[in-house]
Amino acid sequence: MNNEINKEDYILVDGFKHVKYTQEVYTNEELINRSKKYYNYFNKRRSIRHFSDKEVPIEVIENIIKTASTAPSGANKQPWTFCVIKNEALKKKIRIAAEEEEKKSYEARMSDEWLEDLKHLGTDANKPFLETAPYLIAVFKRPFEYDKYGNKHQNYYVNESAGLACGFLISAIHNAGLATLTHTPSPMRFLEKILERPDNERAFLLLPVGFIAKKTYVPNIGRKPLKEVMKVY
Ligand code: IYR
Repeated sequence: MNNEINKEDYILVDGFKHVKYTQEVYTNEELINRSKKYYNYFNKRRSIRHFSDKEVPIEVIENIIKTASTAPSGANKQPWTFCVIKNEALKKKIRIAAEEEEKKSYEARMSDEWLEDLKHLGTDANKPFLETAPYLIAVFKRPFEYDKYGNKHQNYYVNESAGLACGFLISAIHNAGLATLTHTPSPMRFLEKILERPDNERAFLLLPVGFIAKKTYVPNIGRKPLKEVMKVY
């Protein structure tokens, strides 16, 4: 995981190489413009439940996963795996298993308050988007790693790290011009079985990825105002 470097471009800290890092310095005006533009674009992002089946080049998926994998992580352990499902039969299998769990959740596991809180989103146990979208990305967190002798080594801040990587993933998807949904059928262990993941991986998030459907509607909801989410001290 280390990069090749020239002798001049590093210092030694406790015997470890630290490489030179530079970043462009913008004027205040540029900072304001760049941050505003970024906000305006990302404020357009919505969770989407209606996908087109239009194909998307796998290279786009590779790029967004490379972006997700740039997220910070505890001790740089990068405790995540992104499984990309494009096979129709597998997508169907995942849809069936997800809907089975969702049905139990909607019918018995979720509280009345929870169901009430979801009413305005118009969700139910049917998840056709799991088959329509050209790709599903199943994100797995890795609580520990095995070394070559089969010994276990823990990872750190695994939920935070996987959550950050998913945030990066979602922004990369939006930035590419595609859409997604943070889908969390619960429990999600069926994904580990269907995808035959190793026993150091736990299903974390399932995201359909693709173009939005021709006619897409989203709930009429907005963001909290800045004064509610930002406190300056
Ligand atoms: N997982 C279910 C229910 C659900 C739960 C929350 I919290 C949401 O914000 C949306 C849906 C489903 O996907 O339908």
